[in-house]
Amino acid sequence: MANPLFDSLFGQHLNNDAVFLHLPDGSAITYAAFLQTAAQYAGLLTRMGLEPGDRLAVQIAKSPQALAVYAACAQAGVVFLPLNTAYTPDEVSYFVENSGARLVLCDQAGADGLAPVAKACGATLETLNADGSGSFTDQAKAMPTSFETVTRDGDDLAAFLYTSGTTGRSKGAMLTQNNLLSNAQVLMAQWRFTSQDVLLHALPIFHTHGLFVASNITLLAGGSMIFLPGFKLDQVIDHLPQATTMMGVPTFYTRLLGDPRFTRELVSHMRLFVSGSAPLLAETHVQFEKRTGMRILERYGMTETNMNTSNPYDGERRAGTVGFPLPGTELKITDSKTGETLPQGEIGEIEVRGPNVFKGYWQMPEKTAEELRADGFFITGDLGQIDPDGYVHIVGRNKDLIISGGYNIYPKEIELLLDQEEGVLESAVIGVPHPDFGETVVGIIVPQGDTDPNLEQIMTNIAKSLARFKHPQKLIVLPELPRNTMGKVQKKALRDQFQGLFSA
Ligand code: MCA
Ligand code: AMP
Repeated sequence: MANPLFDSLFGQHLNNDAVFLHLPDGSAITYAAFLQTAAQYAGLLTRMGLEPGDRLAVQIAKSPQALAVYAACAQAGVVFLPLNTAYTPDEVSYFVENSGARLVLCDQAGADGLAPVAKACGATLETLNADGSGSFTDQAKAMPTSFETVTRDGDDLAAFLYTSGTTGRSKGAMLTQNNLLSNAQVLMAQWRFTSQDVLLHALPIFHTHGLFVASNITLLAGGSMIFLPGFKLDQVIDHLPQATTMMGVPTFYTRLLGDPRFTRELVSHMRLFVSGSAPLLAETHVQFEKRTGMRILERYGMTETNMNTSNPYDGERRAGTVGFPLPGTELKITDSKTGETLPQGEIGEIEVRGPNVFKGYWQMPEKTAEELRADGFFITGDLGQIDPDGYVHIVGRNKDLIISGGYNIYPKEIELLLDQEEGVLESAVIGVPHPDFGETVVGIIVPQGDTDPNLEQIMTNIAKSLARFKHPQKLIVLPELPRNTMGKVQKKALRDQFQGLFSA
């Protein structure tokens, strides 16, 4: 194939008049129309001087046009770099600079904030708004509706997704065409997606879950998506009757279960609900089955690896587990210190290897070497255990990470900001249980002198450079941090102490 990713996901549909996207206003976009738009964008990218392998950073609202930019990148061989719309210009500037993006797309409201960022990095800035308007789409209107697909190899880069690091510095995970395609092929088969499927899509499209898992599988199968701008309970409940499948983070399911309109009748026609990105409480799984008569299918993945494991489509979907390694993916549990494989049943580090595993971190060979072994196994930082029936259980994390509503938050990034604040000697940021988001952020501060720091001022200051979802929900002053004999901060003790802060 001349361009495996584009040809398999998009190219097969160039003349397909079937609906690809159902929009909330009742309108629909066919595959053919979607791909004509994508071809115009690909043409424009090329005319703007972007070459295969160049990076395009986008911080734009979810829309059919935004998804068409992804298709255009695949067709033009440009590396797609989607960014969370909640990121502040401070956060975005790192991604643009680090990736060396040639072009930045943002909405009009964000353009003033990002213009200096783009300028400093020598990138061009164009706009694309939630309603599809903007300088980028204006220029694209004049482009032809077909585009000669750029030849790419399966090993060529298709996307960069930044994932934060335990040191506070984000790393660009380099994903190849084959990483994405192989995973979509396996998942389509495992989860039985066909052209008859209508996926209720309420996830953001700047992360693996909404962009690759949901969209790539639908594209490969030739199905359609009810493409909602985000997860709004009323809208999701209104559209469930038209869908056959849905994918979500656990917060989607707890919110649905909290609404009396979410009944067995409402979803009786649905064939599949998938959950991932964060642990689904066994309690939610059980409650869901009680309410609907159906079992959520939980799977486990990472930005660096796409999906690694899945509960079975047929067979028992076991609550509190993430199922079995996907075909083609090897998974082992190892000793964190020695790297040796542990006997079955023991708890250790989850390592995975397969065509789904990324190529490494952009321009960070040392980081890549720390996490990706020479033999191809990727050290996930998740702690797991395999039960006697082969189901993988995730029992904890060997990395300092908080997952709030499916978004990853690295405490170090927030601690670095808190430590710079006036009156702060040191800080520790922890995740504590939260009824809606699963976990939420709490900052513990040790004051420098005898007077308590001004917490309100600190919140205001750090908020300027941190996306809203990373803001601590509470700052707490403690005289000192608990430490072990080696002097290491005992975050577990802090989590235990404050675990009831947000109990329902
Ligand atoms: C929004 N807020 C949040 C979050 N989302 N705060 C903490 N954590 C969050 N996840 C803030 C808003 O800015 C707002 O602040 C306040 O919380 C309440 O907003 P609300 O309207 O309730 O939130 P929402 O807009 O409904 O969003 C919640 C959400 C959303 C629907 C759960 O966060 C979401 O779509 N999450 C999915 C994330 C995802 O796709 N993850 C996949 C990563 P204020 O009111 O003060 O303005 S990919 C991945 O992890 C791997 C590969 C995998 O396995 O999939
Ligand atoms: P990300 O960096 O956004 O790709 O997040 C990946 C992390 O999300 C994994 O390393 C896990 O810690 C977590 N994760 C994803 N799916 C699940 C799941 N089903 N259960 C528990 N944790 C999960």
